[in-house]
Amino acid sequence: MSIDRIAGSDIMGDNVKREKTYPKVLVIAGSEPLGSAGVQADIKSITCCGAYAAGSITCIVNEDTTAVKDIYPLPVELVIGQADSFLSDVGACSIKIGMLFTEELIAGVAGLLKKYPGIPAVVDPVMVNATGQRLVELSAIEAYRNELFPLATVITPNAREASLLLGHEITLDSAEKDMEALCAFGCSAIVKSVRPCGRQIDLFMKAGSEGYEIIEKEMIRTPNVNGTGCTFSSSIAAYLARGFTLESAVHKAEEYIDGAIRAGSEYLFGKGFGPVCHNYRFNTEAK
Ligand code: PXL
Repeated sequence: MSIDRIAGSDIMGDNVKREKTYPKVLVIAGSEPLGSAGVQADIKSITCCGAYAAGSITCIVNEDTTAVKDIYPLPVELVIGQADSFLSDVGACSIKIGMLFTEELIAGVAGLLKKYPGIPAVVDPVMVNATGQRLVELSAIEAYRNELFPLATVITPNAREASLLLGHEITLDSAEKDMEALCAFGCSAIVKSVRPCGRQIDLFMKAGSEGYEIIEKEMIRTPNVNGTGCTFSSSIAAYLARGFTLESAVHKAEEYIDGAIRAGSEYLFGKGFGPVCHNYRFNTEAK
């Protein structure tokens, strides 16, 4: 579609030196109405971790805190067009990829990453949400493995998503083989919430390295975990955009999400799964 211009649009000259650049993260992810997950969580997380957030929406999700009710994917040309507009004009320091839902969207995003090589990409393969609902078409799982992961810097599946990707359950006993299998897709990997008997463990392995890291955290029992995966992966993207190494970005993001879950656990929010408190490092007291 061509949009008419019916008036002139001169850019005014500036009288302030413009020397600064933002550490910019382009988010490609779904939108939801609660402000807990998807693009909404990504933008909050990136902002609170000190980077600039831009975004292209992949699908519109209708959900409340108890269930996902509807998912409407947007046309691939529009999704890729939005991202291309930002990348070609402004440019990104990192890319965070969230819910893609269809094989066609995965192929489109893979094409985009090939067009703009060299930008670190954090791929959160959103497949299962906090309530256990599937957020991906089954045909898309293969496309993640074959088309997108080889172009990713790091993938951040939760334990259920890692199990879907590997075709068997991931456990601490099989962790070394499983992490190697995930990295064999051509990227680093961090698997969140591997839960052997009440412990809270994430596993991190850098592509091409020997061995993996066990990151053990205190278990926080709370229903306010909607969007934890989005928030965590966006935080990694923000720190990568700011120039931290992948290892440092992962550790800083672990610290951020731990604080956000802890702070968010004190809030009442709907009848089901609520959000983390993204802005806990800022003053949230009412006057
Ligand atoms: O948390 C997974 C997730 C990601 N993206 C969108 C969502 C959800 C969870 O419901 O709605 C848009």
